[in-house]
Amino acid sequence: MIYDNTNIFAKILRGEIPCHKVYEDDKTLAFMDVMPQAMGHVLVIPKCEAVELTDLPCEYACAVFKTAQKVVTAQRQALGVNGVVQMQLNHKDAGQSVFHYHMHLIPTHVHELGKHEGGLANPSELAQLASKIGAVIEK
Ligand code: DGP
Repeated sequence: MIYDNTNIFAKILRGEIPCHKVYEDDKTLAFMDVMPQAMGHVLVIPKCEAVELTDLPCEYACAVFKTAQKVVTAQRQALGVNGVVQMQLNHKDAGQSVFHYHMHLIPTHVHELGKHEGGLANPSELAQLASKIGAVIEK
């Protein structure tokens, strides 16, 4: 699939629309999912044009996983949870709806996972969670 740079995460990366940022470095951005499947649901995206896993250059895959490790550690510390579901959808046939690679990090048990894109969260709760997780993340 050809990358379309009008997708919502490309707009977030360009600063054209806001997000509740948790962490950022030169290759990745981590921010709160606005339709969380559990409290503290974070997305990690690479700062490169990749629709899904098969498009992701290895250096960015490595950077995404490094950021994901920091996010999971911070989610555990900030939210007092152990279990974090890591999920990533490839293609609309798998349910992918935003066509910029993103890894979901969802603090829950797989049997408790909320509905995918089930509804919008309260923005002030997202802001609080972003600062709580961001405050303890390894820089
Ligand atoms: P997927 O189905 O894997 O492509 O998941 C897309 C996720 O992105 C879904 O959990 C909802 C979330 N999402 C959609 N639009 C926005 C947005 O504008 N901002 C943020 N932070 N998340 C979004």
